[in-house]
Amino acid sequence: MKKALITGITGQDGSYLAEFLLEKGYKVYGLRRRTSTPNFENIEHIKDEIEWLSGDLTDLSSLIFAVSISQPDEVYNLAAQSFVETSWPQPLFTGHATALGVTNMLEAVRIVKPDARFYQASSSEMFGKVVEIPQKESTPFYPRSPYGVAKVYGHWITVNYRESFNMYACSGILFNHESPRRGLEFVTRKVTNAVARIKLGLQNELRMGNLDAKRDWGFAGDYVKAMWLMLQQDQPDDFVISTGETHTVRELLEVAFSYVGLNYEDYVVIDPKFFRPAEVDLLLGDCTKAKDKLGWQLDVGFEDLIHMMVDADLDRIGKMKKQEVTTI
Ligand code: NAP
Ligand code: G4F
Repeated sequence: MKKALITGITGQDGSYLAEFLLEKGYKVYGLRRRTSTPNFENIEHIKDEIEWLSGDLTDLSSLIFAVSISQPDEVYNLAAQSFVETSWPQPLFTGHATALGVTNMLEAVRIVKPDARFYQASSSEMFGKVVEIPQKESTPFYPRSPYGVAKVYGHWITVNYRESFNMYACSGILFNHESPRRGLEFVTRKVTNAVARIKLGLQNELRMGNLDAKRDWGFAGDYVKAMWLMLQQDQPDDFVISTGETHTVRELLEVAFSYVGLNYEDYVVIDPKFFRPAEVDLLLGDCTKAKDKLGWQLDVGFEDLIHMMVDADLDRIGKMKKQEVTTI
């Protein structure tokens, strides 16, 4: 039985990856930091199948302990301060967790289990103010946020450990990927959650930032398969994972609102609070290398993804509303 250690397992990607690896027969170890209230929402259904380890990316000794206990064949480093907007008010924490945290994890692997295969969650946010369209593995980076800068560090330190210590270390440069488990502050989930609340009469306005920004949005369930594929090759390498389509935030609004028979223009209010100090205007990925070398392909397209998220939010909020009515 193969063993995998996942950091960031309570997040969106961690929960899909854990499901995927359990289905493949892996023993899954999950690194989880202490929180004042439980945050198992994404992982509740498989919580008892996971071996839990306590740790934080900023605490090297906890990572050494986690690798010693789990003796993993594969390490998926998904933990990060992952919300771009928060990286301006919290640049130092973002740097500690999202940049130096990668070195901590690589050090723990190098010291304790150097033959473990390592996956680093790199990001299309590294392309930032893009110098080429579409973006591929060779496109130069131009990050536009403290988060993007931290991810560039995490990317290059992964490449460096591969080249310095001959470790099997890969960096997946993933474009935006979403799901019903996406955090509520990210734009897709913010929109689908609001659409469901508006439809159910719980909200009548949605405050948004830059509607002209363009993103290459895919489904998280498809993207975790690419992470696993990267660790099954003869040689470690870096890969872009994307859909090859880009859409504006405005198109996202149109698709989500029209799905429930509403016009977004009747509800959306532009609020300068949600504009960023420096914006990433356009992301569009070219994942030809992943298709050719990994045989990776996606199953869920943009509209189906947004519809899936609206349905899930309608279902969840509808049940909560019903429960409230029943208990009153
Ligand atoms: P997410 O839902 O925000 O999950 C982040 C995870 O990291 C959570 O489990 C969080 O734990 C954990 N974490 C944060 N700081 C930590 C720390 N200091 N020590 C230990 N754990 C910590 O993010 P996601 O969307 O699943 O993304 C997974 C990874 O892929 C992240 O590294 C992200 O930056 C990267 N990425 C994401 C996308 C995307 O579109 N989703 C695209 C490219 C790259 P808590 O539950 O305790 O907060
Ligand atoms: O959903 P977002 O917050 O995601 P963003 O900044 O693209 O970052 C996500 O994808 C990255 C990969 O490229 C990951 F590395 C990162 O961890 C994260 O998962 O914002 C998307 C776009 C931005 O241009 C933003 O300005 O939506 C625009 N936007 C417009 N109004 C908004 C809003 N974003 C948010 N969160 N909230 C708004 O009201």
